[in-house]
Amino acid sequence: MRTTTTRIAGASFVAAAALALSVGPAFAADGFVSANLKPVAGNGVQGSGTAMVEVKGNQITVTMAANGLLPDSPHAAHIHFAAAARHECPTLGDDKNGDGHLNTTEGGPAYGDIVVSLTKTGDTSPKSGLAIDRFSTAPGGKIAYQRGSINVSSDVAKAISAGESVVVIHGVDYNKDGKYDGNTKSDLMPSLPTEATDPALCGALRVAPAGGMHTGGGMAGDGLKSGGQNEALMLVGGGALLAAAGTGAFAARRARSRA
Ligand SMILES: [Cu+2]
Repeated sequence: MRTTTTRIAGASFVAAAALALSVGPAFAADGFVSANLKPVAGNGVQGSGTAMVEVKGNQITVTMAANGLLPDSPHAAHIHFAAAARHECPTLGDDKNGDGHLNTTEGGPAYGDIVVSLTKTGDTSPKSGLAIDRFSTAPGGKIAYQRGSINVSSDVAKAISAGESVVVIHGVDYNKDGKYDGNTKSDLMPSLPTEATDPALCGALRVAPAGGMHTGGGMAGDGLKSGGQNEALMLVGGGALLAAAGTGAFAARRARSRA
């Protein structure tokens, strides 16, 4: 009798352990990556920013902050990736036509295709890549963006978690006249000037280093108070706390392995 009881208890313990594992970050594609956004070579935007992406299964949460953009004008923003791309931001070596600027197509060998459109509402697929009315217009030249529950394919989720994707914010006012204009047509949509779609800021989404984003005892507040290593979180403010809270499982796991 006792043996049977023990065996049953043992079995339910195993079941409970399996359940505990299944609610943790058990998907192969899960991950957390971040990027420092910098001016795209040749395009003269004096701005910067940060982006963070949390991957859970086939869904991502994106938190992004940027400045130095043309104010009150739509800025298409995407996550780019292609298996054959270099998984980085373009350099002047990618300026195929030698005009000193990089358009979106010229950056392709570096960052690949649009895989996620960082729209504020509605569809986030590549189809919305130029859905100008659903992107931030950068009031004051700044973008503060957060969106969760963005569905991506398994391949895209894996690529992002592996540190192979790149965030690009588009829209450059080359002649500094406060609007998108000029005679050069957009390589993406000929009805728009190239200013409206050329890449402005870019950052490769890399796996957050140990002791970086996930530091501390699992509480985002502790990380902020300790200061120094959470610059990106502080830049984007409250929204980032939500994102950081979602990474508690990682922090707990790290704390456990340290103990
Ligand atoms: Cu893009």
